[in-house]
Amino acid sequence: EGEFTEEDLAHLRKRAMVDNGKLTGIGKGKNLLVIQVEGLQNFVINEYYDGQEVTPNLNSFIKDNSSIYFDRYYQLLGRGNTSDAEFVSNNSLYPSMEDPTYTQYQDITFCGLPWILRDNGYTSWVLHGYKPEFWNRSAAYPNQGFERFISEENYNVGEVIALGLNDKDFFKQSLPYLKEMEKPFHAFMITLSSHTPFTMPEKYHVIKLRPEHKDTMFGNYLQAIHYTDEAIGEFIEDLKKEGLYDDTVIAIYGDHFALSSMDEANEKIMTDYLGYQYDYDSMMNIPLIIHVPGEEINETVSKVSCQLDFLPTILNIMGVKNEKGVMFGKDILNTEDSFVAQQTYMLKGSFIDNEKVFVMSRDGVYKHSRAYYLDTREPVDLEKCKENYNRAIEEINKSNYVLRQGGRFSLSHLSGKDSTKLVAHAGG
Ligand code: GP9
Repeated sequence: EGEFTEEDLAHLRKRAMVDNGKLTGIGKGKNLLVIQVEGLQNFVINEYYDGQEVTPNLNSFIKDNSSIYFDRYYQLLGRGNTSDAEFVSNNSLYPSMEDPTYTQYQDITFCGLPWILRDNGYTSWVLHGYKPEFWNRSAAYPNQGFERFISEENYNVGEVIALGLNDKDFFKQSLPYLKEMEKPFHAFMITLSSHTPFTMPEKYHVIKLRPEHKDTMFGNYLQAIHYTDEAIGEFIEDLKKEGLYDDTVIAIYGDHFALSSMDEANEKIMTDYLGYQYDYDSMMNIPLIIHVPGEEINETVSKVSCQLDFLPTILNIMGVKNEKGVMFGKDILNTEDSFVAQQTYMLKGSFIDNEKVFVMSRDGVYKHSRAYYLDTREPVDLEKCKENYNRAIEEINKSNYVLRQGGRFSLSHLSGKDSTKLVAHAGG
C-alpha cells in the first residue's frame, strides 16, 4: 500500500487547514454539542409524506437563521458501522476494513476532536444509552480522548425502544450531565431509537401510512425517524430552558443509512417513492446540520462531502487549530475540492465527486464497473473516472498507513505536556 512520507504529511496538513476563511472562528469559545443520529438519511429531511412532515423539528432547525445545512454529505464506514461513523467523524481518517476500528486500534489515540478540544480548554464527554462494551466503546473511548462515558449504566432505562434507552429519555436524562460538565464543554451524543428494523410500539406510530407501506421497513422507518425527530425537538427546547442553547454550537448528522439499496424490497419501495433509481448515492446520503447561535448564516451547502470532512469543518467553525493529527478530510466551507472515496458498500476505488458516482465492480475488473451522473443519473464514460479512481485508492492507502503506524505516528508530534495526558490514558 505504499509509504507515507513527511512531504505527504505536510501536504495533507496544509490541505485540511484554513487560516482565515469562510465562517472561521464564529463558534470560538462556545460549547460544542455533537449529536450523531442513528440511521438518519437525508431523504427524510424537508420531506412530506402524503402531506405529513416527517422531520418537522430538524427542518425548523435547518431553517433557523443560524444554521448551515450540508445536503450532499455522505457516510463513510468500514467494518464498525455506527462506531466507524464516530471514528471517521472525530478523527478524519478512513476506518479500517479489517476489523471495527475501535477494536483493532482500541489502545491508540489519533488526536481527534476530543483531544484537540481538550488541549484548548474543553471538557469532553460522550453519552449513549446502550451497553458500554458494545462496539468496544468503553475500551476505545479513553484513547479517543473522552474523559467520561455516560452509558446505559448511568441512565434509568425504562421503556426500551430498539436496543436500549429510548431517545426521549436519553435526551432528558442527559441534561443534568451537560449541566454538570465544566464549560466550555464538548459533548458527543449518540442516539439509538431509529435503529433497524425500526419496530416501535404502536403508540408511537404517528405517520398515517398508505396500505402498501404498512409493516414494511420503509413505513416503520418513517415512524421511527419521526419519533427521534420529536425527541431532538424536545431536547432543543430543554436546552433553551436550561440556558445552554445560546452558548452552544450544535452539530447533528446521520451515522449511516437505514434502508439498504441492496435489499430488493427496500430498493423497490424507495425507487417508487423517490421517483428515480434508489442507488448508493441516495442510500449513503446523510444530512449534516451545524447551528451557531447568534450568527446570521442560513445556508445550504451542496458540495459533495463526507464524514471525513466533519473534523476540519467543525474546527474551522470553532476557531481551533489541529496542530498534531493528520486529517484526510477538508473544511467543506473553504474548499472547492469535493471528493468522497468509498471502500465498503461501494468497493475500494469507488468515489463520488461533484458530478458523478463511480461504482467499482465487485469482480475487481475496472471495465466491469459502472458510473452515473448525480443529477441526470445517465451513464458516465468509464475513461472519465480513471483519475479519481486512482485518487480514491491512493487516499485510502495513505490513511491506512497512518492507521497502521498507530499512535506512534501522532504521539511523536505531541508536546511534553500533552503526552503526559496521553500516557495517563493509555490502555483505556
Ligand atoms: C449501538 C448502536 C448501534 O450502541 O450504536 O450500532 P449499529 O448497529 O447501528 O452499528
